[in-house]
Amino acid sequence: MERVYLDNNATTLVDPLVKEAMDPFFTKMYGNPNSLHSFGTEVHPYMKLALDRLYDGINADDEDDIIITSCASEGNNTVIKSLYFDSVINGKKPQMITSLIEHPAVSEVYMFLEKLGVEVKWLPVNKEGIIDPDELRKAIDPDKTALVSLIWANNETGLINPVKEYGEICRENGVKLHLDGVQAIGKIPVNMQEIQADYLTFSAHKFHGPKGIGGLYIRKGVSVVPLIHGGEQMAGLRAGTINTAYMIGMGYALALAVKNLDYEATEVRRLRDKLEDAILSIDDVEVIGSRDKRTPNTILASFRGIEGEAFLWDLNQKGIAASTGSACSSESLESNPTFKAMEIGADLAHTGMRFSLSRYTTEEEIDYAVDAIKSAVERLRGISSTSNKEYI
Ligand code: C6P
Repeated sequence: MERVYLDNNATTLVDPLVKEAMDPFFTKMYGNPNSLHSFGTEVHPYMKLALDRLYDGINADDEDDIIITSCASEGNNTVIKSLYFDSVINGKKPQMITSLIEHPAVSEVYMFLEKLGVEVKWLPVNKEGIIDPDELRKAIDPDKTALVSLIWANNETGLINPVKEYGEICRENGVKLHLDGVQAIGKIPVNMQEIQADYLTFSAHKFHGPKGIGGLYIRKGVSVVPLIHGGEQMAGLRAGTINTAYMIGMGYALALAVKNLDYEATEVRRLRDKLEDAILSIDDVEVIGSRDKRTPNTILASFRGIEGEAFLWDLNQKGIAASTGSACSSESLESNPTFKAMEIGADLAHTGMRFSLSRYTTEEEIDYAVDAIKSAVERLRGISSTSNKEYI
């Protein structure tokens, strides 16, 4: 076996059907959709189909809005900074709430706003790695809180947060809720008519669509101040010529992902559990979060006594792609934010290793990965004991 890709929370391969569907929009129907001639207008029905598929994929109401963005980071920045701009315009001093286990596309935005004087409350996680709704209830000040931003499914652990309850709490208090849905969409059902969130962000490359395209759902009656001002695209809410090929690809990718949700819940989960059982059979290994509370494709395992970079290197030598956490902060290989928030590893030398599968992962690949992981652990622990390094 040459290579096994187990880093699907970082990005996924583009479904060949999606690639095929995008092709004509690069070289044949390449007009600017805002142009009035036929090169521009002939693309409209395909864009409408893509948008319809996005609405269906998250069960949005026809009167809700979906803005096409370049990625989920843009969507998250748009929502959070929008509420900040709003408060500046209205002369208010906002308070905002987020959690300690957000992706940098949310946490870094809030850290930046703190420098601008915004009061940010950082919710902890409980022992199970979940953001407890009671913590949210306690943190909200209906007179001051402008926005709550929380992650739906955690990118590191796969743990699914109780977003329905967050929605109810925010609604009761008249506070806006923004969910980062990046790791939920395409892995578990997402139904925006059941969840009382005002904003939801997503990125196509997490569900077998192309990189560089995402979406921002905005509930009817709620608005945003644009992050990017300019032309009148997206009803003036996000300027810039739309990447038609990628938008069409994203719509199709979401439709296919939704079609495959049962497969995710059964077959992807079966393979994930097989890998997890094998990992847990190794001494001094722990997996974060109970299986039923996680997205079906994700494992975050803590390997005691193994150095993360060496582990990744060893796996990579064997052709296995995994990660120690978010791809975008992997260069620093800093201790994993989830581990920090859960206070794991304070007394032990732990490495968090994330393995994330997709509907393209095969049984053969899992069997190969199991052998490679076991031999890497054996080798690395051997090295640390011969060099007399205590790992406790
Ligand atoms: N997380 C990971 O390895 P972009 O890059 O903008 O398309 O998506 C950002 C993003 C936002 N929220 C969550 C929950 C995410 O998981 C990500 C992307 C990848 O965990 C790549 S850094």
